[in-house]
Amino acid sequence: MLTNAIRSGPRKALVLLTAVCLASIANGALAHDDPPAPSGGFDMSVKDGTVHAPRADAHAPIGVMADHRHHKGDLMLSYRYMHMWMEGNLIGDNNVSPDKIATTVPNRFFGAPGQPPTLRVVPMRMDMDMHMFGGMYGVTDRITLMAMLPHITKDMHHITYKGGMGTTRLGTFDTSTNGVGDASLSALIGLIDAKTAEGAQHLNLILGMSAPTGSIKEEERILTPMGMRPTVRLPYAMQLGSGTWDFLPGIVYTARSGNFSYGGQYRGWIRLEDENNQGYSLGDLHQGTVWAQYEWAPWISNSIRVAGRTQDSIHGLDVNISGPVQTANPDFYSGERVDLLFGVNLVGQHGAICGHRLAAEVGVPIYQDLNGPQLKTDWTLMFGWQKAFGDC
Ligand SMILES: [Cu+2]
Repeated sequence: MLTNAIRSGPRKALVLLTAVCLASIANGALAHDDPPAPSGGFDMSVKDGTVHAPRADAHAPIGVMADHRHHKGDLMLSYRYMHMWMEGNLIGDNNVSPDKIATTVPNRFFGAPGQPPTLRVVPMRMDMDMHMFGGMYGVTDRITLMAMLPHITKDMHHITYKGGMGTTRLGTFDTSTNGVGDASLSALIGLIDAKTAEGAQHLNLILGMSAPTGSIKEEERILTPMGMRPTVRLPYAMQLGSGTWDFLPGIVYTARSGNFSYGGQYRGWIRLEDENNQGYSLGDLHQGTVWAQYEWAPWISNSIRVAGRTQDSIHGLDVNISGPVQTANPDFYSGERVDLLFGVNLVGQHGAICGHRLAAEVGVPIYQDLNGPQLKTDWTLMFGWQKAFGDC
């Protein structure tokens, strides 16, 4: 089924390569005898065969996933809570009012029965809450597997304008969806683990796959410009998954020198199918980030981070999604965004809390250029808990 749907040659090669890699890693076929990692090679403070408490800065800021590996046989569990708050609309990098959207932006469905010439429903705010459950396991000292399963809640608030023209507001309505998102499995493969005079540096390759476990058929009641309240398939932005198998490549570099650490990561979400079973594929997403951290004491570090992302528009169309609203138009999904984020990592050093990590990171966009009208991001927040059972 998967192979039938993959039409383009290079993408097919990517999925096969990744599937083979993940399958062989999972089978332990690559579990040859690695040379023992240098003491403290993963900054986990293994000294003289005694395992000590980990350093706060041994993990990247909590918003960065797939930043570190584990020793062979070590299991880490994690939970992250993410909140994203969006309010107001942008066309390019300019704010645009709802009245202007409702009177000037063409409705791509105009010409179909009952469709007005311009957009008449305008999203004003959106909240997204995500609970992300994760596990990491060191298959060998060189290869760590990482599994992620998100649970997502989305809420969107809209204004409906009355009839086919003018700026009279008929009312407002909210839609919400919640459920499991797309599950993923990735492998982190150590390319370089080097010990330096004052610390260590690591370069890891990330190869992952995301499965279409999130719903793309969510429905809810809306308010139309004619005052009707039908239940319809919600726009792409409110769905919970991509509907496609996705390739998740990446590369991550981390380094520490004394109490100062830093790193950089690229991750991609490459759609492996031209269309899902509803006739479209989300655009590819590329994310890059760099950060620096300072560890005040072994139990606490603070971080500053810059994260950029570029998102392509949706290819194809779900014929069940239409209407005079920007989110029904597959073109109004692409854009670029750069966030500035501040974080804190805490890790227990003694007793019952030893090895338990708590971390938080808050971000604000410093640049957004959206092919819109599109809702703009106001801020993001992430909390996380992590516990590696090999620590302490
Ligand atoms: Cu981990």
